[in-house]
Amino acid sequence: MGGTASLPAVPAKQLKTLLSVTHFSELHLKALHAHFQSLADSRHGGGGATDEASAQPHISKKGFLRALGAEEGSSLFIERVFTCMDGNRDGYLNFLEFVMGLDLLSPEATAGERLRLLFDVYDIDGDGLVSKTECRALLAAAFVEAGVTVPPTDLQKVVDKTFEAHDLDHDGNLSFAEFQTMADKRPGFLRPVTLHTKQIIDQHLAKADGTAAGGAAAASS
Ligand SMILES: [Ca+2]
Ligand SMILES: [Ca+2]
Ligand SMILES: [Ca+2]
Repeated sequence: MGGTASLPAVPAKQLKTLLSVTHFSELHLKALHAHFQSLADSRHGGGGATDEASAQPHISKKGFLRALGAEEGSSLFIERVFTCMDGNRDGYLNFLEFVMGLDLLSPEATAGERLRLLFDVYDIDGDGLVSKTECRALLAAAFVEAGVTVPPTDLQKVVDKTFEAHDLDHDGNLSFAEFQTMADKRPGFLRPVTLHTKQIIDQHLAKADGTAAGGAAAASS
């Protein structure tokens, strides 16, 4: 019953690229596109820019945080994920950046891919190393998100212990290799980097299905 009409079309060229570089199927990409459209804001920075590129839908950091149930300034982790997803660093996610990012956050991403993303999230200044300060900032954010209160002195102890155990060359930083060794010894370390992309996709597929099938009890009872 060819009814994909209810979903906005993904530009053919983007679809082709994304099919080859992500783990998503065409159906998944269409559902993600619908989700993207629902989060997107076509006003680019509110500066009234009207050129073609600016008119493309984009997700602002605020919109991204809102979609994940966070507020600006409340989640360093989510803000860092946003920054790592924002490939061209313009402060917005276009559809390509959005999908490539979600791909790395999906359960289908390999452990290596997720580890790379997590390392980039931790490496706030982007110098290719995770310093104690960066580690402490992200751990603090992780505890806050988990609803756990950890006094600063205890937090420092956790950081010091982590570095004692994993800063193998004692340069005061974790290199990617050292970071990897740490993750290998701590199963579950990558858990925070998995988003329920499948849930997002399923929601949109269900919605699309409901509209296409013309009825199907769908909506909230
Ligand atoms: Ca961007
Ligand atoms: Ca760094
Ligand atoms: Ca080191």
